[in-house]
Formats: sequence, C-alpha cells, structure tokens
Amino acid sequence: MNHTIQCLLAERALLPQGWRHNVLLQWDTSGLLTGVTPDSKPGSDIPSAAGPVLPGMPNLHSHAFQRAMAGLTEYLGNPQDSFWSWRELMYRFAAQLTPETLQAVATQLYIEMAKAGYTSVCEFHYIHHAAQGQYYANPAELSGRLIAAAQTAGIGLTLLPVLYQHSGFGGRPPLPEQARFISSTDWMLNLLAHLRRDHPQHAGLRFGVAPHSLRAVAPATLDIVRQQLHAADPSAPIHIHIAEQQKEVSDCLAQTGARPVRWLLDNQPVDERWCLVHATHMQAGETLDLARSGAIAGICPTTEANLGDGIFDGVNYLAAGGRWGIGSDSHISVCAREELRLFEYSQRLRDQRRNALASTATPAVADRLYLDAVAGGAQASARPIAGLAHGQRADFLVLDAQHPNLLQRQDDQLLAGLVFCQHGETPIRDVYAGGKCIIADRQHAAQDTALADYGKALKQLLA
Ligand code: NGQ
Ligand code: ZN
Repeated sequence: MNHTIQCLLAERALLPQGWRHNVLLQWDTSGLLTGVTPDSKPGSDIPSAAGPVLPGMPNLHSHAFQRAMAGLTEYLGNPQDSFWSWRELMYRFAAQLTPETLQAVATQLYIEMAKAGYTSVCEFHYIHHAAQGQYYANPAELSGRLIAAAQTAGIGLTLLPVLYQHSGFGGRPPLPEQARFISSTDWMLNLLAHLRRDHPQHAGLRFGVAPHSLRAVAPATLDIVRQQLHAADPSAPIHIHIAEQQKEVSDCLAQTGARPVRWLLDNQPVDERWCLVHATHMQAGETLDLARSGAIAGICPTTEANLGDGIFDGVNYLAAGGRWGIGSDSHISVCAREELRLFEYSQRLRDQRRNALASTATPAVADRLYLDAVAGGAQASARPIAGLAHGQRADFLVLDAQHPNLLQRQDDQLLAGLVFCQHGETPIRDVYAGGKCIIADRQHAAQDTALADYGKALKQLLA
C-alpha cells in the first residue's frame, strides 16, 4: 500500500529552542506541522526516525544556471583576474542558455540541494529573454522552468524575478551582453501578475522581486517596484545584491555621496521584508544600522571566497543582533554545512581566534550558526519554514546515527560533527520537504533522469 506517513518520532530533534528528546512530529496533508511534542512515548504505529532530526535549511540566494559553469573559470585568464573578469565569462555562458537547458541544469541543482540539506531555495532569477533580448511569447517562459525544476526536486521555492535596467550607477545604458536580463518596469509587474495567476502561492511557493543591485536599478524605479509589489502583496520579499565589491562601493560613493548599504538604509524603508545579499563591505555604523533594520544579510561564503569579494563582518553584525542566512549563489559548492563552516572560519582567519560566532547564550557555535541561518533563511523566503514548530512546513533532515562523525555525541556536540567535521559520505540520510520524503537513504527518485538530462544540456552549453 502506498500511503504517506503523517508522523515521525525522533529520539532527538533540534527545535528552535534547542535539542529535545522523543519528539513526535505530526503534519497535515498540506505539509504543515500540526504537532511538535517532546517527551512523547513511542507507539507501535508511529514510525521512528533513523537518527537525529534537524530543520531543513533554506538556501536564500541562487542563480541556478551558474551551476553548469561551476569550476570552469578557475584559471588565470587575465593578469588582473577578478570578480569583473569572471562576470564576463559568466555573461558568455548565460548567452547560451535555452529554456530546456535551464530546466535541466536547475533540476540537477535542486536535487543536489536537497541531498545537501537545503529543503528550500530563493531563486534570484534574471535571465528572462531570448539571446538578443527578444521577449518570449510567454513572459514566464524561463521562470516557469525554474518552478518546474523545484517541483521535480520537491524543494520549496521563493522565486524572485530580477529587475535589471542599467550597467552602472547614474542610469548607464545596459551592455549588449546584458540584453537577456533587461526588462521594463511594466514588463516585470506584468510577469509577477502572470506568475501569481498561473501558480497559486502556498507554503512551498512564493513570489517576490529582486532589483538586481543599485548599479542596475535607478532610485525612482526602486520606489515604483517596491510600492507596486507591496500594493499587490504586502509581505512579499525584496532581495538586492549590495556592496559585494569595493568598486561598487566607490562607484556608489562617487554617484550618490553615500556607500551602498548606507544609501539603501537612508533611501528605502528597509525592514523585515528585505534581504541584502552579500553586504560584504560595510563600515561599523552600516553594520549596526543594518542589524537594527530587521532585514536579512544574505551571506554566500563559498561564492564570496571564490569571487574574491571580501569578508563579511559577522562578529559585529551578530553581536548587534543582526539576522542572516546562507546562499549557495554561484553554486561553486552546494552544501549548507560548508557555507556555515566557511562563514565561521573566515572570521577565525581574520581575527586569529576561535568560535568567533558563538555567543554566551549559545556557546556551541554550530548550533548558533544552524539555528540563526534557518530563522534568517525563512524570513528571507517569506514562507513558513522557520524550523520544527507548529504551523511551520514539515521540512526536515534525518541524520545517519551510525555516521562516524555523529557517534557518541552529546546533544550540544552533534551539530559540530555535522558542520565542522568533513569525513566520508554526508551524514544527511533522509530529507523531507512539505512532509514528503524527497531524499531516502541519500537517493532521489528522479536523480538518474536528471543527471542524464544535465549531461545532454552540458554538451549543448559547452559546445
Ligand atoms: C550575478 N553574482 O548577478 O550573478 C552576480 C554577478 C553582478 C554575484 N554577485 C553579476 N555573485 O553582480 O553584476
Ligand atoms: Zn547573486
């Protein structure tokens, strides 16, 4: 008989308030948790989890197509190789995409995400048009491919269509290689209306908007999209790239007299609905004020390291109560554990100390990192995925109790075994999203088809 289980008993589970024992998880057919009850008694009709249970991790920043070029730009192509020369290669790659290859790459990626502990993704999606910028008959041609990929993988999706209009501060005209990204404000608002009409939103699907950056969207346009978005959907999320590179900071200063994060905080009503992606280069006052705003800092440690961005000041931002989450961005790595580890390690390397992001309230640094990133990722996703609590989505991971890195560990040592130790296969054994088991014993039902399609897509893209 093929029936879906609606409950699971976990000997240990990480709730928002910390580890609890004999936790009975119950969920309804819409995939939302209806009960999270510690100290429950095992019953013969209640299935037991094969190991410790964690909330699924939201991935708050992804450009899915970049998965297919991961590891293909690691050579000195230019004596001054930088973020900006990487971007030229990325643009050349983006020019090759078709609707079919985008869907194949995204499906492979989202299955990889699920295996790596991400039960949900925010897709910062900016390729909307055909190769020379011609509009597709269906404005949601490419957006629809990402929605389909997330459905195949079974992960939750917050789709953020990107508004992109200029090549630099001061309204500079776009470059020819940016043609596929460029849309009028009306086109974007129409796309959003289209998406909302054809794909009703639910706990596993949400729409927001992403002005690409202060480089790509002028101040007056930022006001219009924000107002229109919130007129239609008052709690919809807004994501923006900001202050990732020094050149962006100096260009912004030259144009506006303010640094990017300062400019945004002073000129937009930045609040809980905002996610500032990267925010790498901030002065102390910007760090404090961003923390006070309630917005999320979207930190993407492996991509920021790969692109030579700089080090986010996690120590002061977290000390000020700043909210944050993690994203795999360019997908040079797709592994929630590695993002958390590198975030902590970047602080250790800079400050020559240990356990830099732990607090006296949560001395186990991996627990602090994991719980903060779930809460912040949920806020940025604007969906109920903030961990194992009543009313949240049943997005969770079952660890392998027999994995060597988890053996004989006390509650407060367990996550460190997951985040800081890197030996052998992943300890993540089963993954549930919206109450459905999408990874069983480290396998996804669609993985073979997805890999075959990905291989075909690569052959075409790299030809
Ligand atoms: C992007 N990626 O949109 O894919 C950007 C590069 C830009 C990152 N910032 C392009 N990591 O910022 O102009
Ligand atoms: Zn990005």
